[in-house]
Amino acid sequence: MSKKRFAIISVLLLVLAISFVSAAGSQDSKVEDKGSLVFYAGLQEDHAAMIAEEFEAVTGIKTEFVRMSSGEILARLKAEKGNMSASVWYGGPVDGIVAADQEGIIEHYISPEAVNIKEGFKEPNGIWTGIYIGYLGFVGNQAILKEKGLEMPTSWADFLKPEYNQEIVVAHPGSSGTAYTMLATIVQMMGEDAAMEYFKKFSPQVRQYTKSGTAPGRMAGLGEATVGITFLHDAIKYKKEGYKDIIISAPVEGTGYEIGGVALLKGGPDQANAKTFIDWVLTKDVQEMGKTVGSFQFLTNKDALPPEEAMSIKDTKLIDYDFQWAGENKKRLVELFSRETSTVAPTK
Ligand code: S7P
Repeated sequence: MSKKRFAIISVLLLVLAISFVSAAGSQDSKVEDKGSLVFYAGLQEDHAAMIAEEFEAVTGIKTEFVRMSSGEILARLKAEKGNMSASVWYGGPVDGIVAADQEGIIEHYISPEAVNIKEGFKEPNGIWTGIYIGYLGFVGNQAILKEKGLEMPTSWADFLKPEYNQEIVVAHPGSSGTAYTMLATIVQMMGEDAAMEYFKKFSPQVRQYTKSGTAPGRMAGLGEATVGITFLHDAIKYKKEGYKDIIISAPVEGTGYEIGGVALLKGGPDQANAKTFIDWVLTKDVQEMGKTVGSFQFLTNKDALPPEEAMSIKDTKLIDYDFQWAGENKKRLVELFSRETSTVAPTK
């Protein structure tokens, strides 16, 4: 081959290589250009992390989350109103979302996927859509109960007995969605005045108010608490993780429950990505992913199978919990509880 011909072929090959690299580069930038999403998570950290990772893998949308207790999310959203850094509230009892709606923070959104959510587990105007259902109950450490000669409590009334003095761990309703479910449950069961009388007697029995509603279960498992109040699925999770002394019960008088929900935040960035996220988390397959990280709530999608681990509590006696009322009265009832019991929500 002549030198001239060799030089021409080399130049052509170089041009080809450059256009190949730049075409690949522009394809890459197309793949990367899916935008981002930030959500505030009110459910367990491991569940939120799994969902963020899966959503990013499926859609290419860069996804981040911050895990907070419900009261913290509400406080953060109020502070960020008009300058939101997240676009979705994902998980946690919907009472908190209703309370946020009262503050004008929620963008009403009816997902096309909501048709597959069972009746009663979605707010008709799109304030929230339910993703799971959890029952409130009691958790204890059977070794410590035995050592102290105590029975596992089986009623709300039991907690007022002298033998449980300073044996109870529960979250504070000012920070925790779980504990607010407890407060709103007792008010709905007893009426407001009797409920406050109950909490005035209950509070001195409490050894520690925690920030999050999941802490009492873990503390019972570790032997740091004798008995506590929590969502039963969280106690089941910890028992399955190896805290063998965990024992659970449900109050004979009946108990409250949560609908864990998802909602669109008004004025948050990436609204289209946020809607894609909401549509996705309502699907059967995504709801069923929860159990892979030990989330054993009942599910709201009509085609989703509840986890086997939830079956032992399926006959729990539930009250007719009013989520709209509970959300609308959250601020007032938390203030009343804090005043009547002279307690404040812990910040750590
Ligand atoms: O993800 C488990 C779960 O129990 O966590 C939430 C629970 O209320 C904990 O949040 P708080 O710290 O606000 O109490 C529930 O929504 C959920 O089922």
